[in-house]
Amino acid sequence: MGRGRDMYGLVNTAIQQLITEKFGDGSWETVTEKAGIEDEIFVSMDPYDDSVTYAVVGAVCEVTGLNAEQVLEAFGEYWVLYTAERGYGPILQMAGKSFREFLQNLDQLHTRVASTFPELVPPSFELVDLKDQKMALHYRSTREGLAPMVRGLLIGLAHRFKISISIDHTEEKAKGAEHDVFVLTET
Ligand code: 1MF
Repeated sequence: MGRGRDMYGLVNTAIQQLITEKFGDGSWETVTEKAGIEDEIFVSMDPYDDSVTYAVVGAVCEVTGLNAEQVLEAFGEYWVLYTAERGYGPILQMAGKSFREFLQNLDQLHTRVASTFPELVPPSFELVDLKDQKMALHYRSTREGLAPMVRGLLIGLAHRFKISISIDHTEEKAKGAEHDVFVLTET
């Protein structure tokens, strides 16, 4: 593990808060122990190797009995709330006042974050209108296996904008597709 790519500690502190809220303080200590992490405190503005985050997700699976897809989806949903409470509310607000507008502006949001925090390795999201009010969201990332988190992010965003959506994961990189595509329908 560890191809040298880093993620900001904010990602790990978000997982920590989610686990602590749902399973209690002691559960986080167990997670860091199982993940083989010496320091159980993450600093949100420090970069950490991606392998640390993947190890934490694996340990959360062991502790909760959930599978990686379920953990990543729950985490994606939580990320939308967590970042709104952790000083990124204004940036989220700037990204759009509707679900659709937000998705269209996600790359711009990441460019804005990266202008202050240049070690950000952002994914890219491209929104394409389809017929019958459907939209295709093309997700391209240098990271592997995070598509379930994107599904959770979409669920969290739908909550944020008080709409209800259905999500159809039509192309999966994990199954050989060039990148992931989610077809979204407001229901
Ligand atoms: O490289 C990174 O560290 C990184 C971290 C988080 C890259 C992207 C993201 C956010 N993204 C994670 C899942 C995709 C990962 C991948 O495929 O590479 C979620 C994107 C997203 C999708 C839908 C709705 C909202 C979303 O995110 C909003 C957002 C994105 C980034 C930040 C906050 C909100 C952010 C802010 C500061 C960061 C890092 C990320 O770093 C800090 C933190 C504290 C102090 C200094 C820097």
